[in-house]
Amino acid sequence: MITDPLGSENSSLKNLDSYAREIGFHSLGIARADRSPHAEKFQSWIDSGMHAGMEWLTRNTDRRLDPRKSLQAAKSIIMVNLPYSSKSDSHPTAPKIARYARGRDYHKVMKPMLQDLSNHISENGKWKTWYCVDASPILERDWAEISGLGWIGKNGLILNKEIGSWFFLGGIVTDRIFPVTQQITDHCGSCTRCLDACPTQAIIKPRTIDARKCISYWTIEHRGDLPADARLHNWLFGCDVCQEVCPWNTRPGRIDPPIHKDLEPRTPPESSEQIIDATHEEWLEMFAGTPVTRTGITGLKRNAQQIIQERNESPS
Ligand code: B12
Ligand code: SF4
Ligand code: SF4
Repeated sequence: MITDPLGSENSSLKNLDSYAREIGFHSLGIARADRSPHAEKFQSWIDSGMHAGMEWLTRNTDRRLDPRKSLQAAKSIIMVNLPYSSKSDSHPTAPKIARYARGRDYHKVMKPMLQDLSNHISENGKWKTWYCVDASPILERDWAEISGLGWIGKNGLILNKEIGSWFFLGGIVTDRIFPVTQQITDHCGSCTRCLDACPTQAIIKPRTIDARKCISYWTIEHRGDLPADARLHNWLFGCDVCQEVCPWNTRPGRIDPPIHKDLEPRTPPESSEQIIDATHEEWLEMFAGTPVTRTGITGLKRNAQQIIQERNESPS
């Protein structure tokens, strides 16, 4: 992983790498701060409307496409990943919740960890740092790819040869110079399992997801009524199909890394009816502190209602 033969620089990198692991991250990669390598792809994705109702993605474009606009004189981008549980829910007919959302909200879990790593990097304020997890205007997957954390799979997710894709990304932009780590090559080969399995054909071509068709978008981000042609295929919140079918997540030699204790999955709901009937207190009991609260109780009931409607349309 560590590639620059830079003597003392390299020892500070080794130190950073082991500190990140001590905090609980799985791995760390470093890229030179620059304009995002896929900036043009992002812009054409927005221009063709594939961001659906996520208007927030059209804001702060300068910063999103160039992290040096978020931290002046930025030199390095440090990317880390934090695994979540890959276990599938035991109840096959219950409405499904994406694996990432079954434990405590990862933003809450990762922010203190990133703050800790930032303090380590800044050496008591000697260097500037700016950290991000998900919500900030930065293309996290671009930097995860360049820094060698994994490659961008045809399902759009960062894949790591050892642990697959069941992890979150976080990053720290800094004006401190670290030697960069090596980018790894694409290992999707001729596989097309994710494109073939997506229930709504949302992966319109390798590495391009049309959010207007994506169950994850509908169930998490879409506000108001669902479009008449939306089908949730029993997903109550998020969707994992394009990861479930990926051989890098299913192969026998894959390592299931240890999970941060706060990310341990909670007991999932048993039925969509349980969601429809839930009082505000029951909803909080089931989901408070998890990413599922993003939809609010009304959004989740909307999703549950849609699942019931689809079941009634084609009873099995
Ligand atoms: C908006 C968003 C969504 C939207 C839009 C999806 C999307 N593909 O962008 C919705 C709500 C649908 C979504 C869903 C999910 N998301 Co999301 N999402 C984001 C967010 C906030 C921004 C992503 C973005 O900028 N998209 C813009 C478009 C243009 O990206 P894109 O289509 O993938 O194209 C990029 C690359 O693929 C590349 N590219 C395009 N074409 C080509 C061609 C080649 C040859 C190459 C090499 C590259 C390349 O260039 C583009 C620009 O970077 C990021 C966090 C962040 N700040 O980065 C999390 C993030 C990407 N999401 C994440 C997760 C976990 C998910 C879900 C798995 C959740 C779930 N289980 O429901 C699904 C997966 C859906 C999927 N297959 O992508 C994780 C991914 C972790 C990982 N291992 O990769 C992130 C990084 C959040 C985090 N911090 O952990 N997400
Ligand atoms: S998250 Fe689901 S709907 Fe979205 S691209 Fe992946 S398989 Fe398709
Ligand atoms: S399912 Fe196949 S094509 Fe899709 S991301 Fe995994 S390896 Fe790549």
